Amino acid sequence: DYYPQRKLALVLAPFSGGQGKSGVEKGPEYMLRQGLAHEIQELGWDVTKHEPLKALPESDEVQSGKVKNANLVGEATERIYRTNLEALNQDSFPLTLGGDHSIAMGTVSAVLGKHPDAGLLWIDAHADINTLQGTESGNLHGCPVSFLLGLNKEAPGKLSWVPSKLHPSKIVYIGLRDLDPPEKRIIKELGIKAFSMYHVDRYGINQVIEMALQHLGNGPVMCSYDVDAIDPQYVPATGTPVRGGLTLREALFLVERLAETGKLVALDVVEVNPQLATDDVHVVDTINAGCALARCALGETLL
Ligand code: 4U7
Ligand code: MN
Ligand code: MN
Ligand code: MN
Repeated sequence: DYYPQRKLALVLAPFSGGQGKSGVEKGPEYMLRQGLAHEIQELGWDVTKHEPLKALPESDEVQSGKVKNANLVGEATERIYRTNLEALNQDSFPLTLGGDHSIAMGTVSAVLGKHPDAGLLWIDAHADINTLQGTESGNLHGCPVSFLLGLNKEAPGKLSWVPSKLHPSKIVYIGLRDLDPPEKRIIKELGIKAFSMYHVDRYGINQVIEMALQHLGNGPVMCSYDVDAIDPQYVPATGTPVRGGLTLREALFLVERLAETGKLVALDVVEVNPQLATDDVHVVDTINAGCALARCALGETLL
């Protein structure tokens, strides 16, 4: 048990600069309004709230190929990194609420700063491993893994802070179903362990998570959870929905199993975008799913 004192740092990351749709910065506010902080307290955690992105300065953007908002993403992710590393150093579990997935450059770097042997579970419809050269969209929420692995020789502007501490053998994907061709090539070349929806169907979610955990070994585990891993019938309010995803039970089962291992050291819940819902039920479903992921990862459903 990494957190015998049950201290939790709730890190709000209302950030949208890693992609082009507004509304994803409202994710944390909606999850808090639903009572998430209180629910976590009821699970026995001592919760402190952190807002590293308060008063983020106007950024003066660098032009670097296709990639957008490199300075803004660099500034935001470095702040998140500092906040999360400090939380980890004080024996708190960082639960980071996004915001778009570019913020994982900060959250994962913090975990690797504290636990160099940590494994990373990346649960997502997408691999988010596009390089500066490979990205078609120029959206940095599709690139965090390439930065964490050090695949970009020269990071533009303020993105240069990101340390490349992640080894390709220490990341496992679950839920993939929408990869760009260069992403597939990188995953193959680096031999990265990846369970797509095909593998979920073939082996079942239980066997998939066991194989993922076995691959990562015995050290601590961080989970970066993009809610678009879940099928849009359960989680419609997200920026890049892809049909054919995890059921809500499969999605929750993954984090329930992580809670059971006692090895989970940090969690991100990202890409909740309440503004993209076409009706109120969609907002409620998406926010409820995001909050349930956090609670289940913290042991709510364990007996
Ligand atoms: B998310 C994409 F092209 N691969 O790079 C890209 F399909 O954090 C999508 O997983 C990235 O939601 C999705 O823009 C990023 C696209
Ligand atoms: Mn995604
Ligand atoms: Mn993602
Ligand atoms: Mn998305």
